[in-house]
Amino acid sequence: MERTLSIVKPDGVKKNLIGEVIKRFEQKGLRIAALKMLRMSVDDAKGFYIVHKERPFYDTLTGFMSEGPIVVVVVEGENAISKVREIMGATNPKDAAPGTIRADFASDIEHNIIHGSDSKESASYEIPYFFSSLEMF
Ligand code: 3AN
Repeated sequence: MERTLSIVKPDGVKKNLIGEVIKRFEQKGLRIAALKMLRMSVDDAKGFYIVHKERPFYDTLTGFMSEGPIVVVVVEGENAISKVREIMGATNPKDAAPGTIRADFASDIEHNIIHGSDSKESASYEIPYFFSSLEMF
């Protein structure tokens, strides 16, 4: 069993896609182990994306991620990290496989609806960024 962190980003919440994203996870046999809605401050977003701090898109990314509420979920299952990445599709919706969330709904590389941890290391940083052990089931 593996756990990963996924986020319905502000554009996903605005487009009424919270249920759609969770439904796709559950339909693939993944289980929701934790869930909450919140709004990050710019500093929260900077901390979350600290690995990208040298990237040219760091400021616009952290600005966007704090512009409205998000839904954060811990998803659990066998190979949950790679399964969630598959369900999401490639970072750039132009490259995302048909039937993935980003191919179906994302408008561009930055406003791409959903986040998912990209490795066990990221998951182990990202999950406790939002959830305590008492909030995971
Ligand atoms: P992913 O979310 O697919 O793991 P990362 O980790 O490379 O992609 O990037 C994190 C986030 O940064 C992406 N979800 C996207 O919103 C944004 N991003 C990535 N690459 C670019 C880029 N070239 N231009 C603008 N934003 C980007």
